[in-house]
Amino acid sequence: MNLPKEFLLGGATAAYQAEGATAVGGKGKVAWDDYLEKQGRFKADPASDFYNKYPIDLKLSHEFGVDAIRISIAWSRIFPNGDDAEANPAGVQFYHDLFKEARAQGVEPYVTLHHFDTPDALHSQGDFLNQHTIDSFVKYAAFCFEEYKDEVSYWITFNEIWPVTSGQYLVGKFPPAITYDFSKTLQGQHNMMVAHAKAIKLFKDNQYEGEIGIIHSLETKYPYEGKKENEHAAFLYDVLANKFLLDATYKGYYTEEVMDAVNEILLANNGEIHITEEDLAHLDAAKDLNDFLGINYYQSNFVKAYDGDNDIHHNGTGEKGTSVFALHGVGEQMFDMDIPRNDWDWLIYPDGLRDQMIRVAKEYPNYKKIYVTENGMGYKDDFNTELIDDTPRIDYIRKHLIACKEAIDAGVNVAGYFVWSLMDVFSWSNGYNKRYGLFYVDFDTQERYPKKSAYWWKQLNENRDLSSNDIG
Ligand code: BGP
Repeated sequence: MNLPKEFLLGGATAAYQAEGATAVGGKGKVAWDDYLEKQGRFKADPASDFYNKYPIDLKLSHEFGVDAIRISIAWSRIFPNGDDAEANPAGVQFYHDLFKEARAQGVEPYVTLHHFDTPDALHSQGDFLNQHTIDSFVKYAAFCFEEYKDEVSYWITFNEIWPVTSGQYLVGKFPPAITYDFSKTLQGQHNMMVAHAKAIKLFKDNQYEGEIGIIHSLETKYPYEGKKENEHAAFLYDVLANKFLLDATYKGYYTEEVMDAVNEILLANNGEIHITEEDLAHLDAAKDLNDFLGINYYQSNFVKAYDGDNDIHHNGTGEKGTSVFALHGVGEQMFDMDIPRNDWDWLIYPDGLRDQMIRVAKEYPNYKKIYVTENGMGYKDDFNTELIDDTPRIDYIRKHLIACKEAIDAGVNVAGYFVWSLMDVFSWSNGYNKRYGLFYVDFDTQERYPKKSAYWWKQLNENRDLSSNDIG
């Protein structure tokens, strides 16, 4: 099986996970700074020192057939307090330099405005639960569209709204570490979608050249053991994590079916949500303006009906078999199927990616194009200076690319794939032993080493052949 020639092959990064330099060049604080320090397990400095090493990473991208790079702008480098009257010149310049270097290396930048890193000054006031953050985000977006209009052709408003709000308010693995608050989780999702809608409308109203979209993390939800009694649980969980956001993105309102499910979940958990007519008008005005949808996909879930107490254990150590994820009145994730999983209990299920893309195309026919904006394998790589053999990662990437090809063959417009991650980066709740990169980063020396997957990727970009994990 071969990938189409024009299918884009890119690598993904995110500011806070790659840059380091968290207090350099006038950068404002993000909530993660204090949160991680308090936790004391690991910190995001120097991460992969991308702040200084980006010319090397872009050169490697060029040499190894990575034609595009996802980069996020750290909002607090531009506006240290999120809503400052003046932008911070050092932060603004840093991204000019970075985008110019990407262009010089022939690597197309796909730029995300928000990747989990709201400035602390706004985050501490309720993040997107506070309307002021929505307004500040739109101002920050407007600034970036104008400032970088000659350097950036592909924009993404948000990276993964569901993981943000569930991480913050349900699982509690992201600051402010609140657990089992369904009201905040759903309200946060809705409010971020309003912010997305306003930003995308502004981009189109000002007739900027280029394309703009949003990234959702879409894990496919299947009923456990294919059983009828678990179908409703899978549906509820799908609404909570996927369909609520997809409706907001492409329908501009929430269908009755989705609101019934949301209300069922909220009723079971004593929660509430406020959606105004004005909000819906913003969603409606933006529903046909998305040039593309980014799908981040790592795993699918098999869901069983669950009425017990909310119970989540996040496996952030890579100790296989320790994950628990059970939501009262929604469902419980099951792990005892005959499906391989990585050390963090993420099920390796490429069919779920294909099914998800086909589902989006079917249920949201006004979608224009899909990129897989993240996919990759968390793995504890063994370092050596000869060749780091990460064949399980190659196998993972190859099988998910086959899923892309199957979706294309089924008629879905899938335009490209970004591997997470370009080089090894810091992982929010797992630190540094969960590596994803095509390039190994020795975090002590900041040296980069191409892994076997990097050589395989280069070969793939040349011959487009998905038939084997071997390098020739
Ligand atoms: C996505 C995020 C990325 C990245 C990735 C891997 O949710 O967009 O920033 O972290 O997941 O997740 P993790 O680092 O938890 O393994």
